[in-house]
Amino acid sequence: MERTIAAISTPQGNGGIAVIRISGNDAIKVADKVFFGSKKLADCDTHTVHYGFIKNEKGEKVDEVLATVMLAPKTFTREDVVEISTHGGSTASRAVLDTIIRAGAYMAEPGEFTKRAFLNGRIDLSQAEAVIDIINSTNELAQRNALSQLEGSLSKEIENVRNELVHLAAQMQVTIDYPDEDLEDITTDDIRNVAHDCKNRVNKLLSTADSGKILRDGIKTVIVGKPNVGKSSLLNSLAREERAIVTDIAGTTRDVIEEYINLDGIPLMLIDTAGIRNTDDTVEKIGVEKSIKSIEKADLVVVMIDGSGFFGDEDVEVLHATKNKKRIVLINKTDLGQSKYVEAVKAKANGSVVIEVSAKTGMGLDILADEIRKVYNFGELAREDSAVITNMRHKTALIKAGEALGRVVEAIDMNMPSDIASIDINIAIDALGEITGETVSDDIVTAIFHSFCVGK
Ligand SMILES: Nc1nc2c(ncn2[C@@H]2O[C@H](COP(=O)(O)OP(=O)(O)OP(=O)(O)O)[C@@H](O)[C@H]2O)c(=O)[nH]1
Ligand SMILES: [Mg+2]
Repeated sequence: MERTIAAISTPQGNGGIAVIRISGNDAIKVADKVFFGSKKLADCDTHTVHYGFIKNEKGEKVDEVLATVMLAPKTFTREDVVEISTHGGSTASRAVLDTIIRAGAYMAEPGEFTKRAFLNGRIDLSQAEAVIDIINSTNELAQRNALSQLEGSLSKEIENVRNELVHLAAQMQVTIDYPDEDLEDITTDDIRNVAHDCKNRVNKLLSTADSGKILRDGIKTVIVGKPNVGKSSLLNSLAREERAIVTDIAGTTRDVIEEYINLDGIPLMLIDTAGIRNTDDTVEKIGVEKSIKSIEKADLVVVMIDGSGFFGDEDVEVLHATKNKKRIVLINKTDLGQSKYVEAVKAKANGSVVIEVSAKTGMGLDILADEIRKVYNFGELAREDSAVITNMRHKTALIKAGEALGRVVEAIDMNMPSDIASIDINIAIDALGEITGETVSDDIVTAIFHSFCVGK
């Protein structure tokens, strides 16, 4: 942990500026070897910015920069940090980084800055994971959730439950170790109550995991229907750009087109597919097969029917192929007049919601958003303070904790000796500790931080 590390913390490519971060005991010393301003950085106050030049060993100017001095402990890593803003583009920042490395800093590993923040106790593991979720977030809702996790919404709830169990385990230990002492005994009822309550709280967190996955990846929504009904038009209309080719020729879309969109705050991974029909065209045929496959993988299927055209066997086939999926049926092109087939479609839709829309004018698309919101209970997700499980690792640990607590309740109900319950309580304590990082193995910590980018 003694090594002072450095890396470019801004993305590759051209931009206005690039930022190089240096962290560690020698951060100021290393920076002062290469930075030349009106005074030494060692003589500057913490959290101040200074103008100057980076110069190499030969005294040649490498770049004109701003250096920000931040002294421990109020820094990202809790170590001394210097951030150097260079000109953008990879050439200037690379040259400055090389100069800093030659002055004695080590190249940071992926995620090493965040790892130090974790190891130095500034954030726990779930908060560190929130940092990467913020970087990777594809939509505002996911970003807000990750930020709330970074601020500790999840850690707090996990810690509260874990502390209760630790306290319970300690009380039970005393009772087991000193059975003859006149200590206030903990009753099996007490143990059962605490275990039962903690199990409920764990399950409540777990119940957010499905929404959490959606928050992270978007609702995988596939638009299917026979050719020319307006599937690509719907994608374009929702994406607010000409993403897919639209023509009046049946069989326009041949491949699967994916677009991430935000529909009134609902994250959708929207998938446009080739119109489903029997065809001899080799390319279109492959497209149709892909359409059918994408139905299987979808969270939600939007079946589209041309309300201005004829509702026939091909439509019924699509309705049949999607009948076991979460589904919304759209009758499109209603700007051309009320469809004759609304009742016929409803009769074949097996109870699915049927909405009359126009991909062209946008009519009815707000109702589509409302229906999706209903199906996925998005009101809950939008609440900022609530912890939502978005991470598989956390989910697995919660399942382990919940099962162990279930066994505690069972053991008591079956009048088994309390040291059996004690084993499972400790399993639950460890599982919860895996989430915050208190009981996680070094290998897992290393693996988590290695999934970060360099410079983070
Ligand atoms: N009037 C009207 N025309 C529409 C509407 N939606 C689509 N169209 C027209 O219908 C035709 C087919 O639209 P597409 O979006 O290409 O249909 P598609 O379902 O993607 O067709 P394929 O890719 O061939 O399966 C185009 O001429 C669109 O302009 C609508 O709501 N109203
Ligand atoms: Mg199309």
